[in-house]
Amino acid sequence: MASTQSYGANNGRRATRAVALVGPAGTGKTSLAEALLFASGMIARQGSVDAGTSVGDASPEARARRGSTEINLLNFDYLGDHYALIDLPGGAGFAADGLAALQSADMALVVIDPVPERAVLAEPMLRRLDELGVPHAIFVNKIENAGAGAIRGLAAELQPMSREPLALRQIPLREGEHVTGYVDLALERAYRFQPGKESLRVEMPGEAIARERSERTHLLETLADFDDALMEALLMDEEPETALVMADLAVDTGANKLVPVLLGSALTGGGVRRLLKLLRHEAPSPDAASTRLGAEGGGLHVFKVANGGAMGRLALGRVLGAALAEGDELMAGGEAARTGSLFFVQGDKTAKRGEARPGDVVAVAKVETARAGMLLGSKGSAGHELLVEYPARNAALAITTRERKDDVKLSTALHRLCEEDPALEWTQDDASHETILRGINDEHLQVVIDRLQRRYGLPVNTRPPSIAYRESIRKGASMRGRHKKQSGGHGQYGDCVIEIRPRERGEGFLFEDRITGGAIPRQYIPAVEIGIHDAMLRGPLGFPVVDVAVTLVDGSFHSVDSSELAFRIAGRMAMSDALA
Ligand SMILES: Nc1nc2c(ncn2[C@@H]2O[C@H](COP(=O)(O)OP(=O)(O)OP(=O)(O)O)[C@@H](O)[C@H]2O)c(=O)[nH]1
Ligand SMILES: [Mg+2]
Repeated sequence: MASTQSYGANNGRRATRAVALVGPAGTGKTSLAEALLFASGMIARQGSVDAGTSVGDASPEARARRGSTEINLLNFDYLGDHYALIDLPGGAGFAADGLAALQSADMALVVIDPVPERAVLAEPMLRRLDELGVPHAIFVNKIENAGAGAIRGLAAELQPMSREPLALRQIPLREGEHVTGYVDLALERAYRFQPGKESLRVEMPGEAIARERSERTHLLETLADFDDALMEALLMDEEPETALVMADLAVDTGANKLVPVLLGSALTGGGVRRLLKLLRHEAPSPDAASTRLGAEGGGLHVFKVANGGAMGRLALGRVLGAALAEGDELMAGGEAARTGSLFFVQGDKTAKRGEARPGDVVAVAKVETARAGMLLGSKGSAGHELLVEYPARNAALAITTRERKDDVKLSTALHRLCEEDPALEWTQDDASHETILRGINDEHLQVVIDRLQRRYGLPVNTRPPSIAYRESIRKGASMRGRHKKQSGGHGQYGDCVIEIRPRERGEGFLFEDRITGGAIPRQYIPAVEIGIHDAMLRGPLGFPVVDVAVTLVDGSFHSVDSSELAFRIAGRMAMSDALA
């Protein structure tokens, strides 16, 4: 490893905190990881994803796409403590890679874009963190470009997506078009960003005072819900002690009772040192994760198997409950295995270590039984399996080797790739002699093809599978389809509202008419059904749709312009949109 820092050394230090960087694609997670490494002194120069110089995204697939195609593991020290970063890919095709890792993080940073339309894409992740019970904070990145009032609206917009109250911790300070600093609402201090350095304390600008007071009051009221002493102080109109406010923030965030919202810029480093302090004070010890996963007795939470590096097959995971040393016994499903070498991982580099402390994120060689999602027991614990919910595979590709002699190599390579990527599946179709890859989306499968070529030297030909795929739905939906045309002479008007829901496999299609009061005249209803069938010939994935129930619930018509054709088109529109 490039750095001379000896992270992970023992000697009375706090346990390592593992922090997951999550959020929608392209919000700046990998850039923020880089900024954290730089601000902590782990690296001497801040690299960039765009220039291909970041510590993370070091794989050729990620470099080529200027975005993460798998998780990045990174380590740094800050004020004597050790931190492990797990940077998750945000792209839909790659997001499955980090889902298991999320479970054992002490804290997650949800990195979002300040533009509200893009910020709301964080909803699925906010919900998942709530389900998992992982404490988290929101980091509003790219703040230098945030429009006026952006942050004010943001918290309100995101609140319905979070079970816990959001607590805005900073408000932006602007000069002209740009955000150039922030006010810390707990400390009531204003700071100006200084690129690459600690922010400079400045006088609170007069125009910020009123807003600061009102946002601070809001923050204190949120905290008072969990602290009677603070509530009392507020009711008596007393200014609470800063130490009390800071202590409440740390405890409540660590216990996942509230979600702090911070702001900054990975690119310029603005707010990044403030974020480091938040991690130091508010990320809880790994004991909480150990309890959550049932690893108090000692274990390794394996979140990924990696076959791509120079070290061969490695189990990536978090050490919980007890220290782990090379040669220790790990239990999986009643079977014992001995750990091989232990490594710390920094991007695409590994550094060997004899022992890992509880809380450390490590790569372990030789544990052949390890799979993503397993908690391997150490020190006599039995270990168990943890459930990870992966997204559906919506893309398929038929592949053939360019040279016949590569066929055996291909199945070995695919076995390895599927082992490290739970979202990937492959099957051999005997009838068509095709090898079928199934993955999340086309982009995902393209990365798999790239890996086959680069890692295993296997160029393959690809084409759409000839297998007769069918598609269906997993959730119900309600949709209106309205076809309206008014271009001289006779117009066209058809309007229907349908509800769709999934049926059991093999139950086929069901159409029910629940129109009352003549919202759609009788003679047009068969046309709506024909339109629905039209849409089912080719679903959103391009395959015929099966096993769906459709109920026609409402609609409207026009005494002159309505026709069978117009209702058929309306039916098709409603069904296409509902399926999507
Ligand atoms: N202006 C600005 N751009 C940023 C900032 N942080 C990141 N970017 C840019 O945003 C783009 C995406 O950055 P990444 O760090 O790759 O984002 P990511 O969240 O890791 O993306 P995925 O891994 O694909 O989910 C790059 O072009 C970065 O240069 C920031 O603070 N300000
Ligand atoms: Mg990334």
